[in-house]
Amino acid sequence: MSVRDVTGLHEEFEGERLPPGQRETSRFPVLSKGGTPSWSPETWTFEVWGAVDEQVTFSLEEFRDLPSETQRQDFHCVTGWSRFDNEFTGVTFPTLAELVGVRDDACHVMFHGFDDYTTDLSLDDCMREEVLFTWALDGEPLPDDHGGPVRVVTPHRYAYKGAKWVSGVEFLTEKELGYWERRGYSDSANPWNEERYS
Ligand SMILES: Nc1nc2c(c(=O)[nH]1)N[C@H]1C(S)=C(S)[C@@H](COP(=O)(O)O)O[C@H]1N2
Ligand SMILES: [Mo]
Repeated sequence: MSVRDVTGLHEEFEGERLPPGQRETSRFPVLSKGGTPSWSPETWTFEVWGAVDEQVTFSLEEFRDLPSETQRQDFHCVTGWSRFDNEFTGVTFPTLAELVGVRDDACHVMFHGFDDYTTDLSLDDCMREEVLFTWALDGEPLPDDHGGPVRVVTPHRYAYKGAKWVSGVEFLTEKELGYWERRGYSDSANPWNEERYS
């Protein structure tokens, strides 16, 4: 299986592979605002709503049947650790957006998690091939603590922009702030500019 390597994207941000103030770790710490929500494959759903042509609900089977790919990505946590070379499999944001049809007046996106987590990104920051809805890490089902069955990863931004246990995506016509963004974390979250706090 071919793997798309996006570990070079730091060049676009004119930075080193390891962003300033980060240290590399081979561990994969778990950071959640609360506990890990339980789920079952029969009742899990993923919804897309807001400024889209068609509001869609996917079952887990339908979601995993979407066109997918595997990417090699780095992961940068705002608390100061980075984990290199994670292989995530899933559907890219642009693929999903194409499928549901994003309306012209959409400019922003809110990701929702089953733990009531939210995080926001501009539509431009989402329409990138490396923004993935992923269900597998290194060829294994994504562990529950890391957001299984499906989470978002955003290797061009600090990892709080990637909603674990993602339950849906809302397309917005005006910017709104997510859970950590309302509590003082940077909305832009560019690791190469150390945009950690607002
Ligand atoms: N649903 C949900 N997603 C979340 C969080 C959370 O608490 N709930 N924490 C965020 C934060 S602050 C980080 S650093 C990463 C951590 O991902 P990890 O636990 O897989 O390392 O998930 C992000 N996504
Ligand atoms: Mo974080």
